[in-house]
Amino acid sequence: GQITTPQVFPFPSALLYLEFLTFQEVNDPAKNDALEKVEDHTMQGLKEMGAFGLQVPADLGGVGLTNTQYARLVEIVGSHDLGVGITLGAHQSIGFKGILLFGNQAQKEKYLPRLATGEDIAAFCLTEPASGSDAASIKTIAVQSPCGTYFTLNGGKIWISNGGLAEIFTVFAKTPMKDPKTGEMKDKITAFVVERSFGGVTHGPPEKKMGIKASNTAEVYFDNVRVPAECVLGEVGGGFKVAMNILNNGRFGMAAALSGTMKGVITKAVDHAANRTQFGNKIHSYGTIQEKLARMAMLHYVTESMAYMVSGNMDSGATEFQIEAAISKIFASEAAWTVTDECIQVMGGMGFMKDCGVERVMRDLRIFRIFEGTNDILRLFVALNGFQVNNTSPKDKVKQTWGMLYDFCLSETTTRACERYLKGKSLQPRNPISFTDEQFVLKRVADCAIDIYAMVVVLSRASRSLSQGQASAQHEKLLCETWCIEVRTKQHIFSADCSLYHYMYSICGKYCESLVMRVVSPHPLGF
Ligand code: MYA
Repeated sequence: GQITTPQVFPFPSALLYLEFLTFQEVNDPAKNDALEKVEDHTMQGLKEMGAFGLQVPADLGGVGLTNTQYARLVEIVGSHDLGVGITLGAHQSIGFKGILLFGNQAQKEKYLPRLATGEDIAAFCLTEPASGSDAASIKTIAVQSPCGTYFTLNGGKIWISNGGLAEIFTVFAKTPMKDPKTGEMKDKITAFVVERSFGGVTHGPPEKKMGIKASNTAEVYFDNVRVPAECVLGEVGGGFKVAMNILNNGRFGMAAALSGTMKGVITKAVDHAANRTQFGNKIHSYGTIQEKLARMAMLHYVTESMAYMVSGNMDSGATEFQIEAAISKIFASEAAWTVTDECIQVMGGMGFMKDCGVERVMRDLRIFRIFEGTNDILRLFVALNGFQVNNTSPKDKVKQTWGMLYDFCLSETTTRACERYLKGKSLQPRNPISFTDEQFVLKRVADCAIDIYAMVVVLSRASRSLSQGQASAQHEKLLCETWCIEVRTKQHIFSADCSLYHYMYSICGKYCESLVMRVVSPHPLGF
């Protein structure tokens, strides 16, 4: 609820214009989707242009891009083909990000050059059959040899993007170790770099999926894999934090990719609305279409602003960006879904036809609300993380926030929303709360935080355009104002605090219990 204004004003301006020619000239997303793989010549073209090592330092064979530059390229990928985006993203956004962030010099020198050129593909292995959102509950185990020189790795991972293509895996496993405080043996998670060439690493067939079909997803099994001790990433027992930081670090990439996706489908919807005549007029002159297109543009503007605000903050050295990164992933994946659904609605029957290409985008998009942390879990994370740093009393925070926001001439709506968010924080029932407690309240507190961040990023961006006198400034001001009005109508904290909503929530709980017990209402026809 407290905005660190230098982090968000002025809006970062290091946007550079780059084009990924391969996408227009070489890649065919519909064909990739039908073949359920990225065509070989596209993969080759991407490797040659350095697309597999965008953030690897130049001296290790990569392109050495900043997060903002990376976001710009990822945006272009997202506007063309999300299946290709996941192949590239699973490789560098999470697959080898651990080596970049936590690897020692020897690990970086050994692995990054071949990963940067795409000679070796990487994958991130966390999820298991019984461990999805609850990442700490993994069962894959790595036992250190008595001599300490290697670990024996056993277990299985599921839904691994690039699992069938990868040579290098970042694997998370439990390692039994002595608790230095109690002397008792305890399982703690450790991160490892595992090479397929170690032996004992196999994978299942490519999964049949609803979307992002061009990307490879497979089970990966580790059977008595002998992993040298030099392959530990970070510290033995420190793997959970490694996993969380890799995920935190990659999430803004989704917002960037999905900004591109939204831009593409909005263009299709606008083209259609500008050319389609019904009842004697172009359909863009009708209110229902205008409202849809305006809302689509607003959602796109917010997502784009979030992606580049987070990447800009990361580039300027921020280390505590996990809440913003999670918000950007939640917002982008939901906004892109709405925008694409509305694009199909604007296009009517034409939008539903395969040839128009939007149904593929819709299928591709569905997973973005699920993977890299489901939006439900990330909402709880946003709320709980907000509580954790709450060391000022809510009353003082409201005072500070009001004063600060007025100083920076933010809208009254944003200030009120911050106030409501802080009030939400004071609803915190007890300390500490876990992911399984009070989810009804936490979800609404998170929604409030998401709205605040969304308002702040667009206020920052529109303010920059106005102060620079850009041609688009008035248009951006309108988008920003409409967005803030829209947010004002939401009642997240009211519903978190209101007894009627709590009553409704308790009914949901009871109803769900009946469903689980298979108690159902009889059919209206009496059977
Ligand atoms: S990969 C699989 C993704 N899986 C997940 O995201 C798992 C989600 N679950 C979790 O994140 C955790 O289990 C949660 C914590 C958060 C639920 N940053 O007791 P705790 C610290 C820093 O709360 P738990 C995929 O989908 C915390 O402060 N620290 O933990 C591939 C505490 O520290 P301390 C964090 O209740 C998709 C400790 O950890 C964080 O067990 C393919 C324990 O915390 C955090 N976030 O559960 C994508 N969280 O002990 C492809 C917790 O010191 C990429 N902690 O107090 C596509 C890219 C786009 C395209 C690109 C094109 C080029």
